[in-house]
Amino acid sequence: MGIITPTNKTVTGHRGLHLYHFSHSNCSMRVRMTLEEKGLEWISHHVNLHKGENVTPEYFGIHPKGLVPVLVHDGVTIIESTDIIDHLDRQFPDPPLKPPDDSGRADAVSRWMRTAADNHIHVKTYMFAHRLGDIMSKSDTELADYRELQDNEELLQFHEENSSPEGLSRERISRSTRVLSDCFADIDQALGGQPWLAGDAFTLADITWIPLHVTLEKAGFPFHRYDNVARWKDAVRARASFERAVRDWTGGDG
Ligand SMILES: N[C@@H](CCC(=O)N[C@@H](CS)C(=O)NCC(=O)O)C(=O)O
Repeated sequence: MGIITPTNKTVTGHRGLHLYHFSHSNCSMRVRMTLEEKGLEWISHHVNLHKGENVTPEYFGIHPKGLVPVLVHDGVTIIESTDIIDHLDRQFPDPPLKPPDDSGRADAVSRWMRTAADNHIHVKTYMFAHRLGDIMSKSDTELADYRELQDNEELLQFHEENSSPEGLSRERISRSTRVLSDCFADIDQALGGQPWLAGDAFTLADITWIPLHVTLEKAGFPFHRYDNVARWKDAVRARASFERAVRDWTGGDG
């Protein structure tokens, strides 16, 4: 899962763990946190999305949609942050960040990871509507370059809409806000009876969701009504992995 064959063959020569990532990207934070939880050495390839460093033929040769993160592990290229962290947990099982497959609790972790992946577009919409819209807006020339490289209709349409004089539509923004409110209501409920998202142990489920909280909070998402989420957030933020994977990279400006 998530393994691709890149057309940019320079990456196939990478040995060890190489991460193509952006300091402030929530999907990148997930991977950095997993690497830090496991105490793994990794090589950073920083791709500044705010400067459009992902919109080049070279980078599209590494990620066919021009997104971060990408992990290259001993020449094998993996995309999709939830697949990447799953891969890391299987390859480097100490400490485990997912219960064993036959425990029944693994399903809960996978479910939370899938929900986060499925709702990424809503996080992106909220972020662009409240914080990133102008920074990520593309000029006509930049849009023309992007069209040359991007085959994915959904991403193309998203960036075209964001770069239009009207920006993202009100309907899109309200829908995404509603979906995210429902997601965090579910999370708050799950955290009512247990310290971590999938039970008594800190897992990939927490690692998948905390970056979404970090970035949405910076964009002013109304989290005040979720008391259990507030407690959980403080507990995750107290971990050394959060310090190194999120705060050190964002200067506290998640
Ligand atoms: N489903 C992908 C989503 C990746 C994604 O959308 N990454 C964002 C940053 S969090 C990105 O690269 N955005 C750049 C763009 O939209 O051009 C994953 O989980 O890795």
